[in-house]
Amino acid sequence: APQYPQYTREEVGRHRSPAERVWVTHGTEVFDVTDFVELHPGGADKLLLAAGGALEPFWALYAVHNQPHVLELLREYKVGELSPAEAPPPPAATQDPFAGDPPRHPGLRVNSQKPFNAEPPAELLTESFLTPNELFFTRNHLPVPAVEPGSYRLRVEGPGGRGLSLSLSELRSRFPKHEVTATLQCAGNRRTEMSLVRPVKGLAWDIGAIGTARWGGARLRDVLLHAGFEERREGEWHVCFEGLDVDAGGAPYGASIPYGRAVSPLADVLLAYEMNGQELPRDHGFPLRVVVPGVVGARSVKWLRRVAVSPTESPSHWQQNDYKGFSPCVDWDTVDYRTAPAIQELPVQSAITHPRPGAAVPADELTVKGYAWSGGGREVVRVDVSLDGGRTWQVARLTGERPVPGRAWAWALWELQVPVPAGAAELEIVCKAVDGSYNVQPDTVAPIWNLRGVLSNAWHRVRVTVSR
Ligand code: HEM
Ligand code: MTE
Ligand code: MO
Repeated sequence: APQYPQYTREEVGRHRSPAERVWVTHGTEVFDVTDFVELHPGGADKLLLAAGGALEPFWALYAVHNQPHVLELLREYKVGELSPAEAPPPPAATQDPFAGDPPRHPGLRVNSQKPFNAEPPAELLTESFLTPNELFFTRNHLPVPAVEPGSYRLRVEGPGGRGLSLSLSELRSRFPKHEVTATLQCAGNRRTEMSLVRPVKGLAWDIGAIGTARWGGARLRDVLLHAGFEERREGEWHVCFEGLDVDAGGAPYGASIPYGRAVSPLADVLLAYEMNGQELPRDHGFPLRVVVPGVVGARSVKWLRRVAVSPTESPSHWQQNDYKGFSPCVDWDTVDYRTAPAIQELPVQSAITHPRPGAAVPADELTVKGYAWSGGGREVVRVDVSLDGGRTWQVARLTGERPVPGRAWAWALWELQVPVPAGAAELEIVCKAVDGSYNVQPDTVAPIWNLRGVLSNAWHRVRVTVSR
């Protein structure tokens, strides 16, 4: 057998682009796949997501690679072995409150490491209707709590009900398992576009703070009725949620939703213990989270410890003093959080996932792809696409399952194949969606700008060049 040179993971990590050569590892072997990048049947952009590191975390998500001919093909590009003296990772500092956070997928684009906030690259976001758990965006405000499932209890309380303490096995056995395919979107999705108009405060999310999963669990309605709460209540009532993640002062992450949504059989609010057929991952709320379909992600409280019926909204900072929208005229000197309602149902949204900004597209024909979604169960009825900045439009083809109108909790993916206008050197690709109430997206960002950078849903614009 030939003798191969040995490399450390760090040395492999220096080869991340065609200019510095593209290296990857598989097992203990090192490959220089620079010459294969343009030949990759899944596209050069996707292969490059693994450049400089291990293929396994990516191949685990795309089973087409589980075939002998793929490994055979890879073998041609072998250039070395990982050195057996590869230093083990340093032990985590014990003082670090984030030391117990779970391992994450290397393909995620990290916006903040502690607390962990990350989104999938746009190239992978619409590869499948259901977002793989490993690539689903994560929005944590605090360290991920370590929960021992055997001793876990959910408390349910409030006036008019009998207090309950439920174990996981009781939640699984006493209530029918209900499954819902629902999209979660963070209020800050597409915030970077808002920051271009004027700086805002918040994490710099691109277009990936959104994802779709099949959630499985007990209906919140069933648990509330079991606890003795009635189907209808006079006056104003809310259902408040608390997480097991607490801040330095001992206050938990919390949020609330109106009582009517919580008990409605049509609103499909879940206490979920499954995500895409798997146990809920730690980053997404293990062992139990709320999923409120059609509503801003912030209300879908993870690591749920308490459900309380209350005449007032959650006292949590995240219900009272965050996740609210304001006029563009309001700044940090004048903002009064009491004057705006907490965001619940989100407005209509869409974005282009392919091609990416700055890409060079072929001169003959172009495929444009993306997602579209609206809050409150309003189905996406149409997506319009323009190649000339919004002067002329074509209608994209919606793919995926047809939703039940009024209960369309999941996004629509869409696609359009178009000839590239002759002679064009540059294109400004635009998309906009229309929902079942004929709500449309605003054409520009400035009139919806707000200091917190939430509810960013203007027409999505992507500029590309045409290769000649
Ligand atoms: C498809 C090889 C890296 C995503 C394929 C196929 C091959 C291949 C041979 C076609 C399989 C078939 O249908 O027979 C490779 C090699 C890689 C690599 C050698 C690294 C050196 C990646 C990475 C990703 C990826 C890192 C994702 C981030 C895909 C996808 C397809 C595919 C989505 C399916 C394309 C389609 O169905 O149209 N790859 N791959 N690949 N690959 Fe890769
Ligand atoms: N629940 C708890 N306990 N702690 C949190 O930090 N973040 C919220 C919500 N639930 C959060 C939480 C926000 S702002 C969003 S957008 C969603 O969880 C994100 O869910 P995900 O991380 O599973 O994508
Ligand atoms: Mo969020």
